[in-house]
Formats: sequence, C-alpha cells, structure tokens
Amino acid sequence: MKVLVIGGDGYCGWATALHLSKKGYDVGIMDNLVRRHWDMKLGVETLTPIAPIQHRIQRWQDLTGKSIDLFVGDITDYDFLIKSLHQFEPEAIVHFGEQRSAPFSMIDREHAVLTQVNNVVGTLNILYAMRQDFPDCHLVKLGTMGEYGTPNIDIEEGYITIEHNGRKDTLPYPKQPGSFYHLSKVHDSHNIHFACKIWGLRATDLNQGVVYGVLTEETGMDEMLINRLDYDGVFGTALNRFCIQAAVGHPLTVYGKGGQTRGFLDIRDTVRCVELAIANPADPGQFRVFNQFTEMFSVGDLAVMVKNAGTHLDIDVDIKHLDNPRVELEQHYFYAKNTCLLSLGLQPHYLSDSLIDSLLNFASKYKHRVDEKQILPKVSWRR
Ligand code: NAD
Ligand code: USQ
Repeated sequence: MKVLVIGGDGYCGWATALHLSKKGYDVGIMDNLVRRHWDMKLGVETLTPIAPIQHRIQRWQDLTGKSIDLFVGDITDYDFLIKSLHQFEPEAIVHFGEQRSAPFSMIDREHAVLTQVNNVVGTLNILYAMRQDFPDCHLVKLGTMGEYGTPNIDIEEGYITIEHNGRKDTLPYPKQPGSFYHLSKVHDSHNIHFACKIWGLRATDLNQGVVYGVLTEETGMDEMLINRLDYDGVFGTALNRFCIQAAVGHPLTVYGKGGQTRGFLDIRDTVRCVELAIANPADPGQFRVFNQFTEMFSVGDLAVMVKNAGTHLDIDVDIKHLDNPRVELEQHYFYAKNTCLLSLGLQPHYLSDSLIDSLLNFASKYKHRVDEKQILPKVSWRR
C-alpha cells in the first residue's frame, strides 16, 4: 500500500515513515522543512544532531534496501500538493505537517496567524485534493487531546451521546482548547468532519496526547537516522524536557501547581497507532476519532518520577514550580477514554523506570549540545 507521510521530516513523522517502510508499505515523505527554519529563527536546536532529510533517506536505503520518495514543498501551495499527489498516487495520507507548538502560536499575532493559516489551509488543501482526484484515499490526520481541554466530565473518543429536553443525539464532543495552536486542530477537525459528510471522504482523526521518548527500532539503527528531541521552551514538551533538564543539572520546570494532567504516549506507540489506523481504514463518509495516548499523568508526578530515576543514576534533581506562563487549570478532573486503538490491537509501552533511565542516559550523551538559555519559558499567554 502507498502511504504519503506529510511532515515526515519531523519528530513523529520521521519515526512513522521509517516504521511503515520497514513494515513493507511503499512510503513517500512530503515536507517543506519549515520546522528546521523555525528552529533557526528562534535560535534553538534539537538536542540531537539531525541529518538533512536527503541523507537520512539515503542511509535508510543503504541499510535496508528500501526507498522512500521525497517531495519537498508546502502543502498550503495547492499546485505543488496536487502535482505531487499525482506523482505518488497515495492510498493513505498520514498528515503530521503542521505548526505544532502551543507556545509558538502564543508569541504574538503574527505567530498565531501563521499557525492557523499554515494548519487550516494545509488541511483544507488536502481535503480538496482528495475530493478532486483521490476520493477513496484514507486521511489519517494528527489531532490532539488538547482539543477537548480539561472538562469536569469524562472525555469520550470524539463524540458524546446527550439527552436534552427529552431528546437524544450523538454529537461531536465539546471542544475547549487552550492555545491558538490547539484551536487550529479544532478548526481542522470541523473541516474534515464536514468534508466527510458532504463528499463521502474517509478520515481518521488521531487525537494524540503528549509524546515522549526518542528511540524507535528503526531510528535507533544508525546515528544518521537519529530523531529530533526538542528541549527548548517553545518546542520542548513536558517529559522530554524534564529528562534533558535533569541531565544538565537544571531544576525541572513545573509550571504552577503541577496538577495539570494530560494523556501521554511513547513514540514507539505513535508509530504503531498510525499503522493500526491505516491497516483498518475508516468507511467512505466516516469521520472517525481515536484518542491516541496510553496513560495519564500530571506534570508534577512526572517531575517526581524523573527525580527518582535520577537518584538511581546518581544525578541530583531539583524540582522548581515556576509561575505558570500559560492560562490553564492547575488542579482539575481528567479522565479520557482510549479504547479504540487498544481494541484494534495496540500493545502499549507503558512509562517505566527503565524508559526514563534510558532517556536520561540518552540526554546525558548529547548534553554538550544544550543551550541552557533556551530552557526557561519565555512566551506568556497573558496580555
Ligand atoms: P514537528 O514539528 O517535529 O514536525 C512537523 C513537520 O511538519 C516538520 O518537519 C515541518 O517541517 C512539517 N510542516 C509543517 N508545516 C508544513 C507545511 N505547510 N507543508 C509541509 N510540511 C510542513 O512536529 P511533531 O512533534 O512531529 O508533530 C507532528 C504532528 O503530531 C503535529 O500535527 C502535532 O500537532 C501532532 N502531535 C504532536 C505531539 C507531540 O508531542 N510531539 C503530540 C500530539 C500531537
Ligand atoms: N509544562 C510544564 N513544564 C514544562 C512544559 C510544560 O509544567 O516545562 C506543562 C504545561 O503547562 C501543560 C503541560 O505541561 O500543562 C503540557 O505541556 P507540553 O508543552 O508538554 O504540551 P502541549 O503544549 O500541550 O503540546 C504538546 C505538543 C502538541 C500536542 C500536545 C498534546 O507540542 O503538538 O498537540 O502536546 S496535548 O497536550 O494532549 O494536547
């Protein structure tokens, strides 16, 4: 089966492209490399030295004999998108190709507009391209658990059945996102749902939690295949940041009270979830939503887990509660369902001491590359 991975030069996309290629899928990567450009503009770098995409793909071919087609370009450019789709003729499109940082989207008006235009227009172009020439293709779109926010009731997978004034209906679950980035994902979900309804397209929205870890079976095969691992205050995410902070002796940056609870998953499960979604496509006209995470943790609990893991490795770890740069609940109810992917056969890699140990050791190996000035958060949600 031919699968196009949009955003295949990024953290989740690169790992997924290699995993699918290894599994025998015929893989193409589409990416405009803008994430490398945004890093340069912000003056930040991934912890790991990532090779140019062409070198990565060449090394993969040398090691495995498997080729990956490359399309360098911007999906907000419709001519580029449709021409490349005709060249590759995908049966499934996995769409990771968006601006994915909440703090980036909250820097100022320009970054909010960039995020929403890039994400919403890119996805809308994919939907129009599918409608025009690839109506049977299955869109597997990366959404986010953050679309739901932190409601005081259980979070269902995309839809909720409600009884109101004696009548009953199953409706999209209410959305209360916490940044202009997370809002862009809500806008995408609405557009995809509508396109499935009116044009009979098939789509799966993977509402993914926060991803942690760096090694997958494939990216760990060779230094040239190494994945990115962000630790800076804009693109770094909670657990990955904490491990890298511990490795360089920086106090762990828990924002506010630290009771903020989210769904989390190992990057080895990200690649597997995407594979499961592709192998079990949505029906024509169906807009399917899966919650893609394996466990729920508060950021305060994660910090304590990293501190304890540090003790085994003789690293002294401090935890610091910073003034929260974001506007969010710091102590709240959070319980989300995640049964769809499990029932398709997902066997989770749960967070373990050994995973935290190996991430700490990995971070120590590259700690000479850390710029400590980039660790503290600089973007505020407030006026
Ligand atoms: P990333 O920034 O590492 O990768 C995104 C890739 O998309 C980059 O290589 C970038 O160059 C490319 N891209 C962006 N805009 C593009 C455009 N207009 N045209 C072509 N390519 C474009 O991000 P990631 O961490 O791999 O996240 C991938 C997806 O998964 C995102 O949609 C994100 O919202 C979602 N997600 C990520 C996480 C996480 O913890 N990293 C969690 C939940 C959901
Ligand atoms: N947090 C800290 N300290 C830090 C970093 C974060 O306390 O040093 C807190 C934040 O305040 C927030 C929580 O940890 O409450 C999660 O923040 P994050 O930066 O790890 O993740 P987030 O901004 O939500 O975004 C990331 C990805 C995004 C994806 C999302 C999934 O960047 O692409 O959509 O995780 S989810 O959180 O489920 O919406």
